Amino acid sequence: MTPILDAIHSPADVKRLSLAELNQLAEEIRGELITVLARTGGHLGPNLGVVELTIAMHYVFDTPTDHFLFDVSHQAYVHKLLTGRRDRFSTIRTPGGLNGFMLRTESEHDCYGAGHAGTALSAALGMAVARDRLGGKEHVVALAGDAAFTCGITQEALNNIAAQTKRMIIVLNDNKWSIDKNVGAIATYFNKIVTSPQYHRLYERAAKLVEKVGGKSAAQAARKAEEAAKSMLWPSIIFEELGLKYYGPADGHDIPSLIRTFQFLKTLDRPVLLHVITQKGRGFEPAEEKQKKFHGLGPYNPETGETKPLAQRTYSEVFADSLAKLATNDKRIVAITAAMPNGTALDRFRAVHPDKYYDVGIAEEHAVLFAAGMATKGFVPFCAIYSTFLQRGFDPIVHDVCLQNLPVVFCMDRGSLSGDDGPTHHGLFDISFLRGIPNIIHMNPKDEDELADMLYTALQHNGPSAVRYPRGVGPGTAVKDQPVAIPIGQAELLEHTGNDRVAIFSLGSMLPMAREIADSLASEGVPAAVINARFAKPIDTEMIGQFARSAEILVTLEDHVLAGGFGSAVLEELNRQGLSTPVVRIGWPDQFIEHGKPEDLRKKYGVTAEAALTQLRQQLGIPVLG
Ligand SMILES: Cc1ncc(C[n+]2csc(CCOP(=O)(O)OP(=O)(O)O)c2C)c(N)n1
Repeated sequence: MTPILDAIHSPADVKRLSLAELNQLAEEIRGELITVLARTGGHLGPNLGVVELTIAMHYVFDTPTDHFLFDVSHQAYVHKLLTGRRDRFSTIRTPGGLNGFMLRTESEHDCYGAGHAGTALSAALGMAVARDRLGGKEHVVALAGDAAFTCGITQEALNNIAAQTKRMIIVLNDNKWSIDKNVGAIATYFNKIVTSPQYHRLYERAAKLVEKVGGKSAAQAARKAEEAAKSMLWPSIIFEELGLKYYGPADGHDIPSLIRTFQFLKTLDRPVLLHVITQKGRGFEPAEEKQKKFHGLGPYNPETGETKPLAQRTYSEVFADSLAKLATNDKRIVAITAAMPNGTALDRFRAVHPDKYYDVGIAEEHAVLFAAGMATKGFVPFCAIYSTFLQRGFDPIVHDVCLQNLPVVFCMDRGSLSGDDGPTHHGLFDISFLRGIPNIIHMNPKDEDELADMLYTALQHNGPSAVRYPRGVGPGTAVKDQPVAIPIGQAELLEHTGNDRVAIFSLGSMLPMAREIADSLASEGVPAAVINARFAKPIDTEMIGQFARSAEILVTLEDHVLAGGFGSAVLEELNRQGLSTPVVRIGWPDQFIEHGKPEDLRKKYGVTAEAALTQLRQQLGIPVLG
């Protein structure tokens, strides 16, 4: 039963509620989050932590006139529930349903989309400065988690804010957690403030000043708010030095106190930062106990929080275990993560080699440079960064790693569709952005065992390399005891007849699709070779040339955008060799792909065996069956 939530159709409905009703709304929202996400999966912990905070923000400010930016925006579900999307909330992260992040196209209340960390403060500053130039009065509020303050961009924004605007509100949502425990000096600093006995004395005094909301004139309320907020003032050297007025730390679960504080902050004519303490996973015992697991997860039991264990190791786990094994006998190996020990499975590596493991915070650009520095001293750093997040590291990959030909290995997890997360998280661009850089090699394993071989290959290679593997489980191939090094740039010929009319070059996990195409063609009397291309750079120019001369058509399969991808590399090579053999290229089109089930999206965008066969039949002059 959610009578109060049922009556919320826009933020205006929130403003009509009494304090008791606001508190009840918080409880109803918690229930809704726990029940819906049990089915759809999603970012449960972060959202349970910001229920009161989001309610208070919507009580005081007026979106869409005022602007809320949520960093990463994985914690914007409550905002979605309060801004007219309650009736569709059960569709969140499901095909055709609400996106799991803010989307400008989804609602006028989503003024800024995100999915990557560290963008909120810079974008909010841009909006505030644009408002100032246009003479607007609206408020710009950026909410960012404590881990977002480990991002370089957040710190670049902090350096710039006071010089650019007099009106902007930053809410630092401090729950001590990134996905794993937040790390680094900033996390220690926040913790120091929060655990200080002085803070506790101040907070108790402030709490006494808080009264019931409602029934007072606006002026009275504002005065009370000012008193309450000022009594919570705690001088914070870092933020004050950066020209921001610092308030807090405040209890992020105390709705009346938050309302009064925001009412006061609204009146200020200088940029402010409100430090709010929240509990990730609040109100759902399993999530309060296991913050890491409940940061973001698939479906779970809404009573117990239990999830179904996977029957086999994921690619991430095979990567981490294989690397741990290699590191046992090789002193040069170190592993680096940018705040993703869980997602990349490097927590398994950490358990075996805690002394060879580095979590640098949500700082991919720094991670790459840090790796480059270590590589100059004889180490071989394995940087495990999702394909989508490595986009952040592009310049140091070019300028520091590749230009100096340093042996850094980029282990690009989620090199494929992210599925439910959607366009901010799909890893579909890394071949394009890496292929043009001299010195780097780009490998794509067909299965778990080949992933282990590629890690070993990278270790032997005296220069930069990248290995790309998809989300989730692979075909379940056993990993042999001793990995072998693969000759750089050599493809693997898997099936051929000697008189193949078609040659299918498959990259990485597309191999089952290649076999399906070859089987269909064989049943239609067309012999086809199947090649595991393995390298997107350097490609196997010899094998490509050979088949381009002997076969009628080449096919390239890649779980990547077509523009600048593996198929493009094959076309360039044919051109270089003066060959004009037609190439059917299967991959993702030149557009952003929405969230959804990978199989559905493949069908929709023609990344299927069927789509390849349709083109092949046309070109080979085979009548379409059925
Ligand atoms: C550039 C980038 N790197 C990594 C991630 C993965 N990621 C998503 S949320 C998150 C932790 C965010 O922690 P915090 O900002 O404190 O917010 P909380 O979840 O604790 O509310 C990380 C590392 C990301 N979204 N973007």
